[in-house]
Amino acid sequence: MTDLTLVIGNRNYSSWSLRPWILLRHLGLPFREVRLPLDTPEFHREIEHWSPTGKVPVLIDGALRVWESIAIVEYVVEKAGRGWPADRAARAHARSVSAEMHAGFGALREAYPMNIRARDRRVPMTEPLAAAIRRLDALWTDCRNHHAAGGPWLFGEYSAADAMYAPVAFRFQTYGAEGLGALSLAYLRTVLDDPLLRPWVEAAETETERAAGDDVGLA
Ligand SMILES: N[C@@H](CCC(=O)N[C@@H](CS)C(=O)NCC(=O)O)C(=O)O
Repeated sequence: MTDLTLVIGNRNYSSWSLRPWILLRHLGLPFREVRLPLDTPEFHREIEHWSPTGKVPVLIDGALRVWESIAIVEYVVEKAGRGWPADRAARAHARSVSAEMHAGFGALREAYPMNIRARDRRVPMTEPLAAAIRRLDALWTDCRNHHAAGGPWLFGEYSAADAMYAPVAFRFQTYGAEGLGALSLAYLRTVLDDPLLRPWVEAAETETERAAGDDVGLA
């Protein structure tokens, strides 16, 4: 039995839901899932019982509710007693890049909505999108340059930072990975091949809901 419940949106589209979900899997913390398909009457009817913001993800732990993906990430790392790099400087760096994803990369998130099932989509390259991809490439390359010896993840071993960037891998899978250098491309492969992500991807592939606003870049 577990006290933890993670309320998520559609697996195909809800990138914010994916972040704490994959971290919980990597930390080995058991949890129950409640899935509320976005933009449906069911979502709007149910979400107010779970979330004070009307958004997913939300984590329920007994009487406690934790919302905002970055706060959930911090909470589950505390609960598991691991999930950030052990070294203080690396930990500060991992927190910085995680906060940067939570607060930033708007141009990338807007132009490349997560759509796990979709392949070979193309959207126009704009300067804000190109700048976001350059920043992402520099960030991933820097992490991998410094932590290659410790393992294949951003900070060597899997950390919360990898969870925060997991949805970006699906965005590049869908819209193309133009602009990424060799280290970033290798990291992208690591994320996409993560066996703990498979159940999420398989479930996303069987979902039938379509969010027209997120279904962009059709040929
Ligand atoms: N800043 C929030 C973003 C959460 C968010 O925007 N979630 C979307 C789904 S990915 C949502 O719940 N949308 C429903 C709505 O706005 O009605 C977080 O980090 O958790």
